Amino acid sequence: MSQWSQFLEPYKQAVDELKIKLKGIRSQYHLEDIHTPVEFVTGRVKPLASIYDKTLEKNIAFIPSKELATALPDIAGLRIMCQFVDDISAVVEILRKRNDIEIIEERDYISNRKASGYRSYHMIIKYPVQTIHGEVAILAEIQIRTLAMNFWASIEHSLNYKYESALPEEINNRLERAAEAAFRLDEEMSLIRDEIQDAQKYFSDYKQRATKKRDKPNQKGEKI
Ligand code: 0O2
Ligand code: 0O2
Repeated sequence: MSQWSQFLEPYKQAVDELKIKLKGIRSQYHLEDIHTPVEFVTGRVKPLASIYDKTLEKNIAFIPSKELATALPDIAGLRIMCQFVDDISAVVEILRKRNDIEIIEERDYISNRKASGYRSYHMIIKYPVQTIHGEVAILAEIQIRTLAMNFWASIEHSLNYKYESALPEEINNRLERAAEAAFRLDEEMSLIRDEIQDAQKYFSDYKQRATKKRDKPNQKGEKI
């Protein structure tokens, strides 16, 4: 196994485990039939090319090392998407109470949005991974954001990649306006949150009733 594969293995394991655990929050809310603050969860191990770019940016050696692991706390990255801005603080509270992760740092780019227009809540956590050689504590980054924040961030990320961070002025201006629109979308959705949740509950109950009806055997004992 190459040195890099060996170095990245616990990060891969952490992402897989944390994805399952964070998705578990969603299913527990569903079971209790209450609004879940977690819409969906994604995760990735930072690709080697991005690790390389970061080492150049931070002026550190591109070799698997403790120094690199500390300087790049997002080699393991999880993203939790929420429907409403208020859901983000609910998720943060849930994560603060967990005893399987240790929170090292929190960054609130929602109250203090970045100059780019970027909004998201970041947590750097320490997470223990069990390996055949014993426990390894690794750092991971959890980004928590609404669907609107996520939409904007993924578009902006792709555009910056395409233009190598030198965006033409017109695109920059449009991105600023889009960031403002995403902010207003979140505000509007928060204002009609109760209405939306009622509608979602109604729809979910309807689906459950339809499934039960479909699974109920008919008089001949056949499922419809
Ligand atoms: P389910 O049953 O849809 O919840 P993975 O390895 O597939 O678990 P990965 O590769 O880290 O996840 O990320 P990916 O494939 O981008 O998306 C992860 C999960 O988020 C997938 O669900 C997607 O269906 C879900 N997802 C992605 N975009 C959206 C979206 O815009 N809205 C909603 N509601 N879900 C989205 P799973 O894990 O396959 O299972
Ligand atoms: P990727 O491709 O998502 O992995 P650094 O120490 O340089 O990594 P910093 O500024 O100390 O970064 O940490 P920060 O800003 O808390 O978190 C960095 C991550 O947040 C980025 O990772 C992005 O995922 C996201 N992010 C931060 N600012 C922006 C932004 O303006 N636009 C977008 N689209 N995403 C942002 P990476 O490694 O840069 O990228």
